Amino acid sequence: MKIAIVSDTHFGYGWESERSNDSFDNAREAFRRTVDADLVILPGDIYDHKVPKQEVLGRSIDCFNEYRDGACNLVFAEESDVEYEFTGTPLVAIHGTHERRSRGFMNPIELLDKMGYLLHLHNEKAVFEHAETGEKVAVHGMSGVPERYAPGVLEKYDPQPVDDAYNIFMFHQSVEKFVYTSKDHAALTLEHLPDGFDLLVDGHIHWYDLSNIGKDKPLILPGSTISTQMRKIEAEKPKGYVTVDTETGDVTFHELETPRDQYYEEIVVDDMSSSEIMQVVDQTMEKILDNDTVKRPLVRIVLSGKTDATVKLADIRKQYRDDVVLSVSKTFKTSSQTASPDTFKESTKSVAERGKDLLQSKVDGDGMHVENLFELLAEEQLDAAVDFVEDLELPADEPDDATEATKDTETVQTDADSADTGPSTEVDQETAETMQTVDTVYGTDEADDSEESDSQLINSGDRTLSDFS
Ligand SMILES: [Mn+2]
Repeated sequence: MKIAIVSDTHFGYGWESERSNDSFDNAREAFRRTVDADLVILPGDIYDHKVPKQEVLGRSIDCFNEYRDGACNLVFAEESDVEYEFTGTPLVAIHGTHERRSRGFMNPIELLDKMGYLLHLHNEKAVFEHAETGEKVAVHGMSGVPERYAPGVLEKYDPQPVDDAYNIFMFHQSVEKFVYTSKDHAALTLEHLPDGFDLLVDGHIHWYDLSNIGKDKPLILPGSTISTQMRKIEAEKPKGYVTVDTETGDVTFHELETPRDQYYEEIVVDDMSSSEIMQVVDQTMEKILDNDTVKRPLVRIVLSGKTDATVKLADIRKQYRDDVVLSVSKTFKTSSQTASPDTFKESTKSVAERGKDLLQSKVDGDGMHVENLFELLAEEQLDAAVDFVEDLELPADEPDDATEATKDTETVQTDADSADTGPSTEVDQETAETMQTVDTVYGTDEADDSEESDSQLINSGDRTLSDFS
């Protein structure tokens, strides 16, 4: 069987900016080229936002319609947890960190499932049989959960390979060794990943990688179809999709032709004067512009080193704004400078994230509850928010003297901090009660922050402000 993997299409990324077509253009090429696959799997972050604009939804549907030209050669095997009626090429998806919502809210992948476009999995498996050859494929899917709960949710799910089938475990989390930055906490380690699968597929990480993790653990990071960060690694690794031949076990990466070219140039400015710096910037840009491209390339220029020269980044941006999509920043130190005015612009936190931080700082509560409350308030569901607060029960071991408990703010905060390295007692209780409780909770994992858009590249305000409208 031929299985295609298309991940992190981020439909709607850069909406209402110069890049508003990019996510659709890139994904459309991937969809067109995989329409003949027996099965297509989509490991999360199909959308850039958990509540996409209707224009974004509509344009994504145009892309998904490419698959309606395909044929469905699969039937569900009796071991399957779920069944679904596919029109065209069968698509199986999980939701990612960008789509995850609180309990009681529908995410866009669930919506597509209801509309008949794809099968959404969360902690369940779809087992297929080829109608002619009888070959079996089992796709086990765990949708994205807040990083710190991932080991607990996976342990509770405990996916087991199906006999006589090609078994794929699909998830969307940071895994130790494959994280964005040193500040990202990957709660999952390679040891957590289940044994006995033919293939482990992890969305979330935006560059392709194939690793053989010990015995029986081939891990594929299919990468994204669009660049959402101006990192060096995104400039170095091409965007694409992956195909798997289940008979031979061959895994092939296919590069897309549609994505913009991307460049990451670090210029060391040690002891240079302002004009010398500008000269090197000009030379660097000339070299890039020598390559004739249809779409303006993505360029990030980082000025580093030590100099007392003054460089106006705004001038550089202005000079090249008609030629490239430019992100320019300086990390170099001058003797008088204290803080770069770029610091704020370069912050990776969205408006919504900052709002949540603010709410968290004003209420002395569990981070998870604050997340839930924030989403209810952001959706203007005030009655539900009041109900939610009223339903909050004090933990059993809460001291009777509530005044004493609230005075002890420092202790409470320390506990909350330590929850980063493992689930809190309260979460453990909820995990035990029902997995649904934990896995639909919307969390503050830093991986979310790390995927926030570069403010230099798009009108980033739009995508997060829609939460409040
Ligand atoms: Mn992503």
